[in-house]
Amino acid sequence: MSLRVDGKRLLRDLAELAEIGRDPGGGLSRTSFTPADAQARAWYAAKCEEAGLTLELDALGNMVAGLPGRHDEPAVWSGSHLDTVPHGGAFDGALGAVAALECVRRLAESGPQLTRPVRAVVFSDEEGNYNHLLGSTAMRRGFSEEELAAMTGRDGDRLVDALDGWPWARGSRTDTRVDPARLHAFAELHIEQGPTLEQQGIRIGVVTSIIGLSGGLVRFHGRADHAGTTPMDARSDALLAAAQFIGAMPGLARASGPASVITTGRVRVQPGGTNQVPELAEVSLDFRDPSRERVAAMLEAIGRSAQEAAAAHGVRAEWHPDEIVDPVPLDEGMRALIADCAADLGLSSIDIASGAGHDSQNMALLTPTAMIFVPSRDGRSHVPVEYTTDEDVVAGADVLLATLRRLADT
Ligand code: HGY
Ligand code: MN
Ligand code: MN
Repeated sequence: MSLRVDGKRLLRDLAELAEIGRDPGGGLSRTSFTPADAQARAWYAAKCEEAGLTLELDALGNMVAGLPGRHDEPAVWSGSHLDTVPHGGAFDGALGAVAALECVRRLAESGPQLTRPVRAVVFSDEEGNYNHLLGSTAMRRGFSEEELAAMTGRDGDRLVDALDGWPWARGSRTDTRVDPARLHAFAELHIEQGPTLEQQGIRIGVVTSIIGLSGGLVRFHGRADHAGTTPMDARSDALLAAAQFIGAMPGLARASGPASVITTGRVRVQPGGTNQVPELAEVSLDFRDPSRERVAAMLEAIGRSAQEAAAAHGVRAEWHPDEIVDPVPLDEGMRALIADCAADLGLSSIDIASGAGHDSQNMALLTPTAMIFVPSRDGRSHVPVEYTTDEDVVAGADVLLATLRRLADT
């Protein structure tokens, strides 16, 4: 019988973690670099210590756990993220981060020593409060001081200020790149965050590719004025320009292509009084397509649309796009291995593309990378009702364990 995870321990860990950052509405708000995120990292570090694992940190809070004494490389890595979206769910990221830890523990317990070490990873700010896939991008290409200084969160707060007080960071912020020579392969377990597996009654998704994406902020600058004494035709109302811009986004996505999506998830208005004409309206953008060319074309079209809306309302617009995160195909050999491991475990599997972004997108540019999906109830995610059954959690972790074991021993 193939090695299995300690399912009870894995489920207990996930349940414990799901209590960290729980908000009054029942969701999870473990947004990056907040006290709740720090608490989750402390919890994770304690689990590593309990298991006798060493923990490597970088200056952006990425964590890499491994067996002491196993410094030989290249190593097999697996992991995901502990941060969540605001009022999110208990499985997105958490499943892959905790399952990777469980796999490292089980391999250590079960002996014999494998050819290559296996390490468990937690990436910072995957949800992009400061920058899409911040932690794994830092591992892939690193950031300059200027880039880091320009990054702001949903409340306009600066990343560098959040990092200043952050306990789970070591080293230089501009020295976070991981040498590809350290890596043999990377595998990530994640919930599907869509309906396909559940609808088709399939247990395991073997991810073929991950969507291309980018984001950013459009800032409309108008003029604050008195709401009662300023005639309508004498206003420079930043929020009206933003409203016109936001209304144009669905048409822009349709013009881009059938698989293009654009989301304006957050608007920040200043000064924010109900009796003041808004002088600033900051609109967040998230836009995606399987084709990098279409993502790039949307980036340009968003800038044009912002200028049109600004001109129509006599205000000024600035477009601050994030860099484009490339769509990536995942490693064919590892995909076949995952399907094989699933079959060995008696689990059905299908190929499936990911419409969600993942740290694997960055890792795929460093080393052969693959992802394993498990079903999401009703296909829902980024919401408090996000759910995956205990059986599917354990089944996904068993497939991950078998995959990592094969990768570390070939
Ligand atoms: O937004 C995403 O696709 C991922 O959950 N960060
Ligand atoms: Mn995720
Ligand atoms: Mn997510």
